Amino acid sequence: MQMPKIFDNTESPLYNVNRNQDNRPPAIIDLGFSGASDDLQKVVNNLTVMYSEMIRSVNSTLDFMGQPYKAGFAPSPGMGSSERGSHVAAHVWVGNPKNKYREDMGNFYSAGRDTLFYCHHANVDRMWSIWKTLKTDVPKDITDPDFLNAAFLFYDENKQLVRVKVADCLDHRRMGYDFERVDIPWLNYKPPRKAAKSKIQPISKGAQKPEDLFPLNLKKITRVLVPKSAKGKADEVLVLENIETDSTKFIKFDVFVNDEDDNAEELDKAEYAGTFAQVPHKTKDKKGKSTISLRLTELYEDIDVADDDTIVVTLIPRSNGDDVTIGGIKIIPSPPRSG
Ligand SMILES: [Cu+2]
Repeated sequence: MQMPKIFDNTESPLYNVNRNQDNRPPAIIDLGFSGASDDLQKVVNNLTVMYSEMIRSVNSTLDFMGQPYKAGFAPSPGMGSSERGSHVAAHVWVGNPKNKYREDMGNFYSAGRDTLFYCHHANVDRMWSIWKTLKTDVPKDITDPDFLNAAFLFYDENKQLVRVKVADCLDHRRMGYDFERVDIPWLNYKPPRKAAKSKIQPISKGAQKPEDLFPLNLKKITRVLVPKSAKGKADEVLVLENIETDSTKFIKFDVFVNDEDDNAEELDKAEYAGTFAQVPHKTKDKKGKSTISLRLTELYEDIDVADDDTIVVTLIPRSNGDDVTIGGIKIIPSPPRSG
């Protein structure tokens, strides 16, 4: 879980001085931006983040891939879990905090100046290829012709413009390459189960109803009493609606359910429901707006949720909470898992 050493050889063209010097090898990456100082804690946090964004919090194809963006739509309709978690974390972790825009990797406009960017994004592709092989109940293919026929122009190795459709890229092996098979330590990494039944009664103190809080500016840790669609262990998703952010800032917040303590350094627990994070853009249009869904079904099993008709959702801002406003919060039955 370190930057590969090949990128840290100062004699090599792969080296880039515009990186966070504190995060050179052997520093362990902190995918959850948990701020954990203990390396072992960082490792288990990382495994939890990966398991959550690949499996546990994903109810539908679009939860993973992101919302559709079609002609006439407002820009940035919403990131999927494959984009807004570990992908963002690696960008911001590598970028140099001493530079105004955390260049190179820490900002959208400059990320491509770092050789690590290409390796990082090849790895994001690899995560997609692994996700497609997972034996979960979520369909893995998008059949919408708007998606399959969307086309992009690239220069090929002979400097000729070529048009490539999304449908041409769904199987990377057709493009002549494959990924090395390596162990996937997060694949079966479930957070430790709770020993006692999780009831809201002792933890609802200080939690408020959504109608008294939303729209919510996420300045501080906030606990919300959210009504469930059905009591107890139901197949449900948590929806955070109309999340408005300042797109020029690094934003991150985490979501927990029925959590008794707010120990920000620990993500490896059954109550962790998911993450929202974004890479800053240097852009004139400063407003980003999106909605995310987090599946709760497995979480309910892991915390052994009681037969309550309400849960307590804790929202923990990690970076620039002042620049986040969440329009609404609700729990609904898991929508059909169609592609
Ligand atoms: Cu990226």
